[in-house]
Amino acid sequence: MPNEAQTDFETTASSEKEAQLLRSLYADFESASLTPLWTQREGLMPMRPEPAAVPAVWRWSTLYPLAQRAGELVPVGRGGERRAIALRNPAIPDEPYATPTLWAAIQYLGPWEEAPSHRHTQTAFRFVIEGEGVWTNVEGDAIAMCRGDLLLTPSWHFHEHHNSTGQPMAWIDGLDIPLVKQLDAGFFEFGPDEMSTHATPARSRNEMLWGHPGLTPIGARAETRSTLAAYRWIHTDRALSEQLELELAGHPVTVEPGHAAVRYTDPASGADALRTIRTEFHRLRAGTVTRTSRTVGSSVWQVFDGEGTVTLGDRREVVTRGDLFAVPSWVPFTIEATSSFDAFRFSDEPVYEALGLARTDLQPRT
Ligand code: 1HN
Repeated sequence: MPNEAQTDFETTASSEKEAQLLRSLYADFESASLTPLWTQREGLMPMRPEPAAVPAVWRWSTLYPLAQRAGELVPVGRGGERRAIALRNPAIPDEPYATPTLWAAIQYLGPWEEAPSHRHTQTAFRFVIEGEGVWTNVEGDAIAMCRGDLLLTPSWHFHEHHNSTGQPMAWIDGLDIPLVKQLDAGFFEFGPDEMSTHATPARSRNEMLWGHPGLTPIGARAETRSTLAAYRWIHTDRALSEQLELELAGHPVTVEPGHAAVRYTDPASGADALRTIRTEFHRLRAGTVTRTSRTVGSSVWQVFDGEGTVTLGDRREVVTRGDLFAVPSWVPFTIEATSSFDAFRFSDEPVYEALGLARTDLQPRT
């Protein structure tokens, strides 16, 4: 579709002859598959990010019953691989993406069900909002999934899930599917049809090796990243409550007054637990209002406990346990904690940092 710059020439051309020459120049650009920058600059180089995504909210009270119905009607198995239902940003047409870089889904596994083994270059994690009884086997290491736990599936690791109880279980999956698609870096491979193990250990091998604060196993010292794949709620919860306790005792250790936060990191490198996805947990004291911030890149939050009001650009929403929301790039964002407020957050920031594109703007308190 010709834009103004392209059609303007007919009026700006100094003669009919020049107008004709310009018309034929643009026609020749078109047939040679060429586009002159001066007709496209604003779309290609906006003054600031113009994300395709809009702020979006998904309610747990909507998600869970739908996942439950899918559990009754839709089998899980080879081919489809997972009973995962993606959170689709209403402004991204035809793609099941929460943001332009992040995939988020609710996954549901019924009593005794299994989700078969495969691997892909997309990076994944699971975060558990409620329930238990599923073990995710990552490269044959069986990892229990319980409320508040973060479980990692790094790129190109074989993984499968098995529900070893008579109760259904649902959780949240986060992946970098849209990013990897845009980068044309996706590979996928099916694993064996049989589960690698039906073991249900309380502690996985990766935790036995790496799950000890400040203690690096010397036998594994040559590795640049650990194999730690389970971050347990008991540790997250204690870290946050002790930050707030220290703050009360006069130590300025929180992100801002009344706002404690932790980032899940790899114990060997200190870097983000996953290479392309940042994972964090935030706890706000009742009554805390965060400073308004905007960040390049997008994030998805899930309320773990409590209630708050989030402001996402012009949109204000009350969110409560299990609700998810997407924060697009450079949208001003604030949380007001109505009660004590716990939330899990994931974002694409490691990618922006690696590329020198990270930028955050924190507005002063008014
Ligand atoms: C996948 O492998 C999982 O392993 C979840 O649980 C969601 C979405 C698209 C492609 C692969 C999983 C997925 C996925």
